[in-house]
Amino acid sequence: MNEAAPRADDADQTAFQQRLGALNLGALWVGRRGVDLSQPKSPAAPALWRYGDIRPSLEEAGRLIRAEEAFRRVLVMENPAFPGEMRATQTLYAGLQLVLPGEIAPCHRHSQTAFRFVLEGEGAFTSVDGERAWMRRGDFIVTPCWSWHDHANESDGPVVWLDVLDTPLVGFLDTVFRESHDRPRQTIDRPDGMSPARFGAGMLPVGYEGSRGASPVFSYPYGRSRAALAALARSTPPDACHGLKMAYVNPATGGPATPTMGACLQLLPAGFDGADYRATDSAVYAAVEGRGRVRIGDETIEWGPNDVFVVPGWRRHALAADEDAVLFSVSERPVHEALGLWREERFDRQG
Ligand code: GTQ
Repeated sequence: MNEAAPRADDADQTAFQQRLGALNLGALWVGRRGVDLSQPKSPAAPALWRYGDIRPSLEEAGRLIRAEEAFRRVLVMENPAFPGEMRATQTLYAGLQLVLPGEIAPCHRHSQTAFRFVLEGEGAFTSVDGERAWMRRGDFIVTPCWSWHDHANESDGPVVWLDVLDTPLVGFLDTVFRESHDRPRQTIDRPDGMSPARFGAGMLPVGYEGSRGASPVFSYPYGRSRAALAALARSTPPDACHGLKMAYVNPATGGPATPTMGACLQLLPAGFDGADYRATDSAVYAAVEGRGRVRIGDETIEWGPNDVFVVPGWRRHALAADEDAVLFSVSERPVHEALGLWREERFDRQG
């Protein structure tokens, strides 16, 4: 063995790094100095958007611009740690979309997957690849990657929903494609309710082959989801961390609603005081019923109906509610799972 070379002094190190820089190289031992790589530390911040605070701005947007002009009239929820970046977490985009009576949000398609969760109004619909899904409060609607979609409001009141898209993730992968339809509204060639009837009865057409892994049931009405939660609550004790939590599934796979994003609905029974929990995926939550709170680190966020909050990935947090409360949530967990990266940690009090 040769004797170890004497260590270069600081000036030599600096000069070396400069020469490396000119070669488009970096020194790994320098970049990592002082960085704790033992576990994730998301730069995203916990955040809350109160519906009551946003609603007036949404009304103002309604007066300022028409949906057709705006293409999508959306107020985007920006994580306070990423101002101007149009993302609620590292991976997820979230926004509130308003469609006024008689308006149309014109037809297009893109490689981002979109989830919608209806917060207010009824009598609007989203058309997805030739079939309409009518919207009522609490309904969860999926617009899979590359599916044609347009929205219309045929009621006499405003309709507002939460959009959650995988836009930051798809952007990071440099896989953004987008196309406008040649007409504002696509042709409807299937009767209303066809997809839920064909795919939502615990049966599939023999030989069915899914497209791009997304659920063929693109509309999950609140009445059915809420009834499932209530039935679970009658038959099962609440989980120490999650209360009673159910995932919306793709009936063709039993897996998440789409390959990039999954959604859940959960009931926190009155008096629920959840144990601490963390998982690698980040989540956007919308409160549907009741009031409660989430403690994230040493911050406590109080939420009520239609409020939206985010929990960054791998951040220890706990949910609680004094009255029965229902939360809708979206995360990029399917991506973590597909890549073998997903982890969770529970801090149950009784171990
Ligand atoms: O409704 O298609 O919030 O394309 C952002 C991008 C909604 C939509 C958003 C979109 C849409």
